[in-house]
Amino acid sequence: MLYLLLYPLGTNFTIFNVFRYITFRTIYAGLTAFLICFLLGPWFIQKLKDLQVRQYIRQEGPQSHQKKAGTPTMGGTLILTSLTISVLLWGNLKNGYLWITLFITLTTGLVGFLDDYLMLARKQNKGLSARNKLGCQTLVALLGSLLLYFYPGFSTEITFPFFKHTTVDLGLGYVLFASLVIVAASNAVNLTDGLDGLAIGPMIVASVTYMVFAYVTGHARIAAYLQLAYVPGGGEMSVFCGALAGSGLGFLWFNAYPAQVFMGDVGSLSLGAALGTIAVICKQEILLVLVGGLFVIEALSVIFQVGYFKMTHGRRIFRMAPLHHHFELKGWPEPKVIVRFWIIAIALALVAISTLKIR
Ligand code: 57M
Repeated sequence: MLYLLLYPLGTNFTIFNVFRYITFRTIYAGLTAFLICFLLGPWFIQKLKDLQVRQYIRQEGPQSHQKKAGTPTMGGTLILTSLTISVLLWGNLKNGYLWITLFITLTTGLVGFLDDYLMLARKQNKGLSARNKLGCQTLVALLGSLLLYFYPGFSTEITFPFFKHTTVDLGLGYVLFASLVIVAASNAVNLTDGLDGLAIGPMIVASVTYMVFAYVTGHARIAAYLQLAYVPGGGEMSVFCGALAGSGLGFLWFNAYPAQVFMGDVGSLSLGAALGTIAVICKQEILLVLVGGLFVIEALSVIFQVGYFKMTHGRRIFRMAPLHHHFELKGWPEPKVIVRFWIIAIALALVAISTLKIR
């Protein structure tokens, strides 16, 4: 909004020319989102306590989690509020990619909100059924992907990390592919969100990584120099990533061990969907396996554990899935698991960034 309001004033007051720069707006989008989250946090957490929006803890989980019973949840609403305000303030609102990403993020957030709300209303860990949740997520992802498909100039080609000349044009099939990426990312972040700060830390890392990719793929000359697929208008996603990283940092302030608030499904489902959408728009979909590598590892641990459990009628690969529970049950203190998983996420993001040159 500030871009549309203030940049035109640059003809008379040169200082307003600064609003033209994506880098400037990205930094301030991050700071704005961070400050909203940080300043509203204490009031918001108190409101959640007043409204009795508190986490129910499953009995069958690690015993160390029972002390977390009653922690306020649905903190994701604060993340989404600060993210949306910041994107609306600092983004170029004529850019359709911003609106499509906001649409997918907020609608998936609504699905998560419903899930959290049902859990609270039923006073147990039973929200939407897995089938209904997946159905709603898929519907939103399909709608969003269709909007992208019809977006002027949007390419249906996929590119591969490390291979500069290999592209595959999926045509209409891209809608299904993009939906798969969005739904998978949404669920992977949700599965990871089981320890204090465990999901939001790597989410910040992934946002900053894609901030770089959005900027370079959205810049005709840099994209050509690095031999990346150029995405006209895609640079604006860097502002979205800045806001995402900022709101994540603001939330982490309160979600850091020992957490004063959990994000709930309203946060985890929507943030994952946002990440998937960003990867799709930047044309770096496959790279998400590295940028969000920790989420992939956590999701794979569940797939293997459940698959093996069913095949062998009750035997397990890990002490418990998702993987963070395995290490907790091995006796690692919670902060050690969290920080070590963050380290892995950062290392994988660095490998992802290196693909800018190694191709
Ligand atoms: C939801 N939710 C957390 C919080 C958070 C198929 C199966 C593997 C699915 C999986 C599952 O349901 N995962 C998704 C994970 C829950 O956190 C809430 O949920 C939101 C995210 N959706 O924001 O509102 C608990 O996680 C802890 N937590 C923190 N700090 C945080 O910042 O400590 C969350 C955020 C919170 C809190 O304790 O209550 C969750 O874990 O439930 N299921 C599982 O993860 C279960 N695994 C399992 O059953 N594994 C089996 C296999 C065969 C399927 C096995 O390995 O034997 C475990 N979940 C729990 N206990 N809680 C089982 C043990």
